[in-house]
Amino acid sequence: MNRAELIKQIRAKKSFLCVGLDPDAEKIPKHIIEEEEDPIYEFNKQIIEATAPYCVAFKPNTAFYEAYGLSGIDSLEKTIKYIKTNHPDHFLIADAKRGDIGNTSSMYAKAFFKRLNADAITVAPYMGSDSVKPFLQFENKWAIVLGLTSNEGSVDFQQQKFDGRDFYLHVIETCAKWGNENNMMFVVGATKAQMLEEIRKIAPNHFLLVPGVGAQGGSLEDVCKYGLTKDIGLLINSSRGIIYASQGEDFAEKALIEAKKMAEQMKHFIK
Ligand code: NUP
Repeated sequence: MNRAELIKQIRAKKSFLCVGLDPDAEKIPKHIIEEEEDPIYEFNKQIIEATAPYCVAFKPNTAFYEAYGLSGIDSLEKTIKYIKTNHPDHFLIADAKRGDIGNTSSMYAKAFFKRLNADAITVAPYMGSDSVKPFLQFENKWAIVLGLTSNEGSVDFQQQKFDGRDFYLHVIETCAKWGNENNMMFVVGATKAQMLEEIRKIAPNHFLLVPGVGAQGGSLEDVCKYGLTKDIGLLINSSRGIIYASQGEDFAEKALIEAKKMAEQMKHFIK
């Protein structure tokens, strides 16, 4: 999916919500675990059907599939195929945080863009340009580079001063030169909303993937206040806040309500 198509979807739905598909066997409703041959896939399908009208993107985090070995990888492949077949207008982000020497990054890119057919993959930029550039070689595919993450540990490196400025600003500024607004986005945590003001000075038009609302406590209003652009420029993710809104038989219904609530809030920010 390219930038123009993504913006078109956001405007049509009046939502820039990304639903995080982070299935955890400890939290998936018991009846699904007991009755289904592939509980992760079944859980995801019901969440996808319930929330698809209110979101423009889905983001499976690969850790939640890799944890279950081959069967988990199979559930991930089936989930992505299901979205691509039944909801082709939704943007599909593989949250895998990859990045390695160039030769290896090329294989990661192949795995996620060719084999899994994801639209985007999250990329850890610590290893530098040759680790990121292989993800930028595919038409209509995206590298979503970690800029300023939502976790506490972001103070350890990202928020340290380097040449008088926070290090994450250097990272975003430098990475932005390797790609463009059509093949690169940045991850910025919702818990760091005010820092979006500085980030927008160096990346005024890039889309930002913003996790950290809901379970991590980030504010949707603040993210919009500091991060919105004329093309929206934001994909706001919530995983646990939506998919585990209920752990009972009504989980899909409750997920729908939470996704709808977020979409309603977003509507006010779309001109
Ligand atoms: O900075 C980041 N923070 C973050 O939470 C970068 C991420 N990719 N994530 C991911 O977003 C996290 O691994 C999880 O998959 C999702 C947030 O989930 P939740 O807090 O909404 O449940």
